[in-house]
Parts: sequence; C-alpha cells; structure tokens
Amino acid sequence: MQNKLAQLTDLAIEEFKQAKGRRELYDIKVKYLGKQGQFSVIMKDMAQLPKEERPVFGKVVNEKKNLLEQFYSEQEAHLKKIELEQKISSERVDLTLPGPKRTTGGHHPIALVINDIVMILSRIGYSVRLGPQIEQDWYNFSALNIPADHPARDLQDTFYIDPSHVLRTHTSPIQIHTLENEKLPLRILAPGAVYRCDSDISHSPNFHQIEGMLVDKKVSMADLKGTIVFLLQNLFSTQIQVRFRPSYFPFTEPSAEFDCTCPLCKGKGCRMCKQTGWIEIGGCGLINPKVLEATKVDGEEWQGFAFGLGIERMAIIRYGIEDIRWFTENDVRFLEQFTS
Ligand code: 2U9
Repeated sequence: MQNKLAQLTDLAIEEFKQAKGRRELYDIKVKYLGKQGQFSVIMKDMAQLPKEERPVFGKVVNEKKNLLEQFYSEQEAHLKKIELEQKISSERVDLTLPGPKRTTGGHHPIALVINDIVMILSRIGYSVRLGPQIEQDWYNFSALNIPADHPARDLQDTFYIDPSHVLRTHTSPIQIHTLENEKLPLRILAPGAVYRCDSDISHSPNFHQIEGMLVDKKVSMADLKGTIVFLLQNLFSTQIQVRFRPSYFPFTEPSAEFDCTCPLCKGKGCRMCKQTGWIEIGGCGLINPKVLEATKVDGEEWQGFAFGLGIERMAIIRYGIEDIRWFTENDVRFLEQFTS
C-alpha cells in the first residue's frame, strides 16, 4: 500500500508538471485530492490494513496530500505568472504606431468669407454687432426710410411673422439698434442671415449679408471709396480695380453700387463676369440724414457711410461655386473642400 501511495504521489507530481494551464492543473488536483479522487480511494482501502498499521498509514497519506497541496500551490503560482506575462505581451500597445485618423470639422464657406471680411476691416477699427433675425417693422423698414408703400415691404418680398414683425430682409436693423444705443463715433460690421421671398437658381430665401457702417464727423464719399478699395484689395488681390456706379437706396444719399475687376480673368472677360471684365459686389452710400434723424443722431454734427454685400455671392466668386443650393445641402463632399 505504501508503494502504491508513493507511485500515486509521483504520478500526481508528474501530471502537475505537465499541466499547461490553471484549469488543467485544477482538474488534476480534483482527480487526485478531490472527494472522489484517488487519495480518497486509497483511504477506503486502508480498512483492509491491520488495525495497528492504520494510524501510521493515515499519517503518511496526510503527509503526501500536504506535499501535493504544496506542489499544486507552487505550480499554480508559476502558471499564473506565465499567463500574466503572455497577456501583457499580447496586449502590449505600440506607442510608436500612428494613432487612428480623426476627421475634424471645418468652417462653412459662408463663415470663412464673413471671418475674412471681419479680419480685414478690424485692422481699420471695425468691430462686429449682431442682432435678432425677427425684427419689428421699425428696425427693418421705417427707421431706414423705407415707406409703408415701398415694394420691399410687399408680402411677396418679405416673410411676415405678424403685421408688425418680419424676418429681417437685410442686416441694416443691427445698425439702427446700434445708432439708438451706442455712443458716437463708431465703426461697425453687421453680418448675418437674412430672408426674402425669393427662390430660383441664383436666389435663396435665406442668404447672408455683411454690412458696414461708419459714423463720425466730416465723412465723405472718398472715405467710403477708400474703405471699399481696402476691403476688396485685401479680399481678392491688390491687382483688382474698383468702380462706383450711381444708384438709389432709401437709406443712403448719395448711393452707389460698386464693382471690381473680375478676380478670375483679371478684367479680360470670362464666363464668371459674363465677358464684361467687371463683377458686381454690393451697394453703398452716405447715410441718409432721414435715417440719422429717425435714430436721434444730430445730422449737423455727425455723418456716416454704409455699405452692404452678399456673402454667398462673394463665396461663389472666391471659390468658383456653381450652384447657390450647395451652401445649404450639407453635402460633406462639398463642405470638406474648405477644411484646412
Ligand atoms: C443704415 C444706413 C444705411 C446699407 C447698404 C446696400 C447699400 C446694398 C445690398 C448688397 C447686396 C444687399 O446682399 S445684397 O442684396 N446692399 O446695396 N446696403 S447701403 O446701408 C445702410 C444700412 C444701415 C443705418
């Protein structure tokens, strides 16, 4: 029996040594030391021994069991260490590998043009003012010398919220708020979305404008033209020329529209400028004294000029965009061309 016990112990140690993982090691332990295991069987066989030999044999069995428990613990610790090392090396992160490519957002071309104009004119003292997109009749029309029977007020041209509120048709109301609330002199830029009942291939019911206004003492058309030339030469190129054409707006007097030589063909004539060499950019003029009066500015002491231009038009010229609808379709293939 003693021999059988020694053989069984050697066999168990040998199997423990061969175990490739902790699960396998545990199964071997159960096979030998578990309730139904080999050592339990031997213990039952002990009944066949003479009574006086049984305690000695029982002691030896316990010693062997302890030895195996000890060996099991050591082997388990050893396997655990190996498993951990394998896990660490298989999960190792190579910090020198390039990271996953992140796609970043970018500015919309409308925002890019607004930002550029703001940056250029901020160099000569202009700062931005914003305003609400729903305006009272007074701010959008009356204070700007647009009379009650003016066609611009027509239901077909303006989105009415109620009889005295509209979706602003231009950003000029921002200047009215500013004239009513701020100290003079001032130089401001009023960018933002505007709305008109107009929709075809080159007109959208929602588009963007930027307007500029300067109020000071002794302001002339020459100051206005100098500012427009400064803006356009910085926006397009120092090569371009600017021309003023007489025009009419209720809020300016005198009024002019301004063009620049086509930045695409440098004035030679192309598809963009319809072979004229010139591109229409916007409108401008000296602030009508009636507008100053409406906002309680002393027209004897103060004069001013204002100008406005459409942002979509600027972006179309600048980036050669063919269809005004692309600005609002949110097609990433279009938008991602403007990310730097
Ligand atoms: C105040 C006084 C005067 C702003 C002006 C224009 C002329 C003009 C158009 C250009 C293209 C609008 O987007 S567009 O269709 N703008 O022609 N805007 S003068 O004059 C003002 C504004 C506010 C208090």
